[in-house]
Amino acid sequence: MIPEDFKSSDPVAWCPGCGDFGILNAVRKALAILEKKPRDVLMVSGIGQAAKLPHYIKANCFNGLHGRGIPAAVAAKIVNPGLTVIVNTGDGDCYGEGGNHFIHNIRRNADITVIVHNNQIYGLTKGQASPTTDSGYETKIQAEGVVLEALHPLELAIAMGCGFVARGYSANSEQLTGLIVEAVKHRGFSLIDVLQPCVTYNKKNTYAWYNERVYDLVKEPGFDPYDKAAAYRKAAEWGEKIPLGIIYRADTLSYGQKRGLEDKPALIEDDIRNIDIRGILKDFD
Ligand SMILES: Cc1ncc(C[n+]2csc(CCOP(=O)(O)OP(=O)(O)O)c2C)c(N)n1
Ligand code: SF4
Repeated sequence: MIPEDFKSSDPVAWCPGCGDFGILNAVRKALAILEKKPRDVLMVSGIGQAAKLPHYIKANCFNGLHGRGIPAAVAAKIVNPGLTVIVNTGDGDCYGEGGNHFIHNIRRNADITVIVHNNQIYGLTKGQASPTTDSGYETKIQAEGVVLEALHPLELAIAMGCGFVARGYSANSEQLTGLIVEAVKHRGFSLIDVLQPCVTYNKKNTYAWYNERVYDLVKEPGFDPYDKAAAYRKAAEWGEKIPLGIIYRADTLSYGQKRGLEDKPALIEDDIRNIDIRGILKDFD
């Protein structure tokens, strides 16, 4: 397989220079490296600029309601465990509108990968603050600057015991591709928060701003992602230095393993033609 095997015919509707292009290329490259076939893959999303990504991948696609990509992905994975299920979501879609699903599905730990395009802004609706917008940043709506403290998704995920927590950067394609490959291989809920410049509405967290700050955790002597306290300290680092890479790993049992689903035939194999639903329908008489 090559990345082009995962190219759909939909025209891409992002602004020139948007960080989403880097994520799209990395997803295609990772799927090729993983030797997946389009029929093996389900790309899931909600609403937003990030949520358009599945349209541009040749694979199965489910595009649902705002903030509801994760529960749809979990359901699909449980019913059809042979699928590789990847959610593409924005910082608003995932941590704001879908925040409750994010938290409780880390607990559920179904074997899905969640890639958050974190541009620290609502892109599709033209630049309002999202949960990850830096405090003090001025937008047309938050004209006096954002008053709330920003949400820290990686700290939250580690605190919730998510077994794979990483940060990528859309401009570092090679590293991001590797992170996606590792996240898909992880059995359980895997999270990659990706720094994704929005060149149109976020004038603070630009390529230049990130370039000055990011560094690769692999080059950090002695850092062990299995050390929860060390991982938590790295996840909290934001400002002059921003770490990239796998921040936290833990051996956890996935939802399928905990429920013994892996030893049973997949629900998708059930022949629903033999199910008599007349009794159920009677309840609605
Ligand atoms: C229930 C609901 N509330 C609000 C909206 C309006 N809306 C559409 S996209 C969006 C924010 C998207 O921001 P984000 O998830 O960060 O993605 P981006 O567009 O920046 O990639 C909002 C508020 C909606 N479509 N549905
Ligand atoms: S508005 Fe921002 S996030 Fe949306 S396509 Fe343009 S640059 Fe990308």
